Amino acid sequence: MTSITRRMALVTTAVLAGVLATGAFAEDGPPPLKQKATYKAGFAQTEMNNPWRLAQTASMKDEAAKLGWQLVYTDAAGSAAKQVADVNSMIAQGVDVIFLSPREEKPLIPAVMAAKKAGIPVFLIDRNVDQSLAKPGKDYVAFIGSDFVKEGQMAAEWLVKATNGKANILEIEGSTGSSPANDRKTGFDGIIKDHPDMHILASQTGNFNRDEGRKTAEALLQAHPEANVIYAHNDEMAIGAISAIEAAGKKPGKDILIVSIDGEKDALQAIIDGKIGATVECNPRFGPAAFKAAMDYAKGEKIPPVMTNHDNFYDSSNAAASIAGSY
Ligand code: GYE
Repeated sequence: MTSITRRMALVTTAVLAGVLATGAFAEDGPPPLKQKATYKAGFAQTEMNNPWRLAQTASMKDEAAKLGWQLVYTDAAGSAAKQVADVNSMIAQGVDVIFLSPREEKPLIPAVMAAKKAGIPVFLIDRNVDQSLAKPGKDYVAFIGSDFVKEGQMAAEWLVKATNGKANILEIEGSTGSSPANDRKTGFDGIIKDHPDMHILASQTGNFNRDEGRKTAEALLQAHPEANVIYAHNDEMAIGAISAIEAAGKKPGKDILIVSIDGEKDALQAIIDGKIGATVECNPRFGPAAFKAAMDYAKGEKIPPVMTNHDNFYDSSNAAASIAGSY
């Protein structure tokens, strides 16, 4: 190394150290968050149509109240377009930071980019956006949520054991284009395809809600009388499926095994009643982790781009013991 290149290397190191010490960010990283005594935060919820959503919103509101932060809360009522407008309105109101549960992977990209352009850091909680169009540590700070692929795999692994690798499956998918629907399908289907006597007869959306889940189950059961398993991407649709199975004169848990995801109270009760076989927990209580991540970010700490929640698993061995703590 010549003395000039050595001096340049030293200068580069000093500049880098300065960047780290002041918490300044790479030019193309997410906008920084100033350290303040209190903040005005936005939480853009996707819909409020099930116990999972109610628990998530309560957790966010409780944590904001506990910290004394102002929370601008919006409910997109199941519309990705409204959710984009909600985020734009938060930007106009000058929030310091945005927590976003993007309804679908692609349509929410403009909202993430608009916040970035306005200098407002975004944390994605619960659902993710299309990773080829926006990235954590670049366009938004981080994703905090469950590993949905793993949830689908856990549901499939339980089913392989419960059916000895023989099953005719109806899959009821979550909201089309949402990351949990995409990933829960990928995880589940990936395991099933290695079992030659397990067949996915049909796979259709129930939009993550009870009544649409019931209607989808009804139509699929009629079209595929040989089905003996329903895999639902969430508990609400599994509970809707119970009604459809009973209306068809069959017994849920006996004629048709059900496996699903979320771990809500009604599903644990259905496991106790022998109607649902198992459910993979998807933890909705994001408040403490989300607000802590924002405060750590303001301090200039390095934030992992993906923070994965731990999920439990419920079946007849632990549903009764777990129901008191469920939502
Ligand atoms: O499973 C479902 C909710 O995005 C992980 O969305 C969440 C899912 C959850 O409406 O019940």
